[in-house]
Amino acid sequence: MEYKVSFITDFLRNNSSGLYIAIEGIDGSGKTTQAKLLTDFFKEKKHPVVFTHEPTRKGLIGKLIHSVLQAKMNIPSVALQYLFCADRAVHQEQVIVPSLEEGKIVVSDRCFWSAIAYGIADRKSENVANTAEIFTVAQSVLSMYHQFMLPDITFFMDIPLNAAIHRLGDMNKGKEIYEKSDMLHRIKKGYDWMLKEFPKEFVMINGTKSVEEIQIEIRKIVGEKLK
Ligand code: DGP
Repeated sequence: MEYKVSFITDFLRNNSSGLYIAIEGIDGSGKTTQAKLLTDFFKEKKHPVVFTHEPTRKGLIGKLIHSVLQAKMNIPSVALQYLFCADRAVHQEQVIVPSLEEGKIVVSDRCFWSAIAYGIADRKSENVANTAEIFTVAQSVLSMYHQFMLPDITFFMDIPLNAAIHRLGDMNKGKEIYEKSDMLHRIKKGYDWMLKEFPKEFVMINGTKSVEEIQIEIRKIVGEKLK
């Protein structure tokens, strides 16, 4: 028997004096490099800044997630989604919100948007391109993130799949469960759907440009926001 359930997800906006910046993208898109460079920039300027990362990989929940990502432990994907959400809830309450309230800049390598893209990819059905199915998965993931805070700016590192796969190979990565070519194809589809549905929430960055060029672009956009 099927039941139709619909709901509205409410996100919180940051009303404090701090600035919440997130960088999103598929594995190998260069987000960590850019997030760290942006953090260094603010440190040099002596502007209070916190670099952080989701999943946290810290504490009991973070460590559990890490074990699953490294395929040392296998749990159903829905259970993994709840772990990610629990990790983010603690992270938001203990790191993000207090830092923003202290007027700091928070630079986060990923935020809850990853949950939608990776949640869609986790759906084992071959039908991952089916819009109705994607919508159902996205809704169920979004329902978990009700009342979470949206970043003030979310940069999306846009790079072709082949470039990401190539980079992961160069970095000698590809050991985690999502860093496999077939998975990355599905994750990309998840992000594509999300970018189409929530276009106002993302600042698109051409991730094929040089590290320096991208960083200049990101700093310029953040600088405008800080004015
Ligand atoms: P990173 O340290 O940026 O490589 O992120 C860890 C991995 O976890 C990466 O492959 C993306 C994935 N990930 C991040 N957030 C979520 C989530 O909420 N759900 C799922 N299923 N995967 C996620």
